[in-house]
Amino acid sequence: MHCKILGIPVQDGAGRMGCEMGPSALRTAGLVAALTDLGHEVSDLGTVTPAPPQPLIHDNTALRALPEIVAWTTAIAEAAYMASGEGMPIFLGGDHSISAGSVSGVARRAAEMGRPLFVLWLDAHPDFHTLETTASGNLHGVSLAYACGQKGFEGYFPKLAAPVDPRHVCTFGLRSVDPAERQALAAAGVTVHDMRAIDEHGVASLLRTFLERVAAANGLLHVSLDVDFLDPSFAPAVGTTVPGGATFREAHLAMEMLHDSGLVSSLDVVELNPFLDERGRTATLLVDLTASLMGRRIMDRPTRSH
Ligand code: HAR
Ligand code: MN
Ligand code: MN
Ligand code: MN
Repeated sequence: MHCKILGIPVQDGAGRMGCEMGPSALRTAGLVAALTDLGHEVSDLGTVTPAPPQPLIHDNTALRALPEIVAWTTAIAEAAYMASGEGMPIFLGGDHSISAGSVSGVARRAAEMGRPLFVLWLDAHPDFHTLETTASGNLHGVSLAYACGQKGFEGYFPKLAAPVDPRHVCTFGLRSVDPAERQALAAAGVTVHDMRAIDEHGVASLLRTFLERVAAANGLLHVSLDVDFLDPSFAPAVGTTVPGGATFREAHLAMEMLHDSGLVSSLDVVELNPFLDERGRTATLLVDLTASLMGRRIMDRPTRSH
C-alpha cells in the first residue's frame, strides 16, 4: 500500500492549545518507520497550509475561530481530494475540526469514483453539533455534522461536493453526547454504538456487522480516530478526557479487524495534544494503533469468527 501522510497542525477548533504539535509528535514517535517496516511505500506530503482567514459574522456568539477553521477546511478538503483515489491518505491532526476537510475531500473523490463513502467515527463524542447548537463554540464539535450535510453550515463552511449519507456513518465509543446531538444523530439515522453497546456486545460483533454493510455496498471506508476514544488512563494526551473509554485491547482489536476487512481507504489520527502527554506514550500508542490498522499483527493469521 502507498501511504500518503499529511500533517494538519490545527488547534483552533479545540478548547485548549497544543494539538498543533500533533503531527510532529506522531512523526517523532516513528510513524513513517512503522509503516515502512510493514512493507508499505510511504510518502510524507508535508504540512497543509490554509489561505488567510476571511471575516465571518454568525449569530451564535459562542463560536470560536470560525474564520480560521473555515480557511483550514477549504485547504484540507482540497488536499484530501488530491491525496485520495489511490493509496491510503493518513491525516495527522490537529484537533478533530480537521475532519470537516478530510472527510469532505475524500467524499468528493468517492462520489467521482461512483463508490459510497462510509465513515467509522472512533470517539467519545459524536461531533454532531451545528453552528447553531454548539454551546462551547469549539468547532472540533461540528465536523461530522458538516461532512454529513447537516443544516446551517451554508454561507460559512465550503459547499460540499458530496455530503456523506449519515446512514453510512457509524459512531463508536461514544460516552459524552449533548442533547442537541442526541436528537440530530437519531433524526439523521447515524449508527450509534456507545460505550454501553460495546460493553454489552463487544467490539468484534458490532464492528463486524458494520464492516459487512460496507462490503455489501462496495463502499470505501474512512476511519476517524480521536484520541479520546481511548481510555485516558493509558492515552492521557488529549484535552477532553472522558473516563470509561476503549481499552488497549479493544482499540487494537478494532484496528486489526479494520485491516483484515481490506476496506479502509483513508484515516484521521486526531486530537493528540503532546503538551499533555507523558514521555510520548500517547503518541507512541497512536503509531502502534496505526500500524495495526495497516497490517501489524500478533500472529500471521487473519481474524476468525471463532
Ligand atoms: N460536545 C462538546 C462540545 O461541543 C464536546 C466536544 C468535544 N469534542 C472533541 N472531539 N473533543 O470529539 O463542546
Ligand atoms: Mn472528536
Ligand atoms: Mn472526542
Ligand atoms: Mn446505502
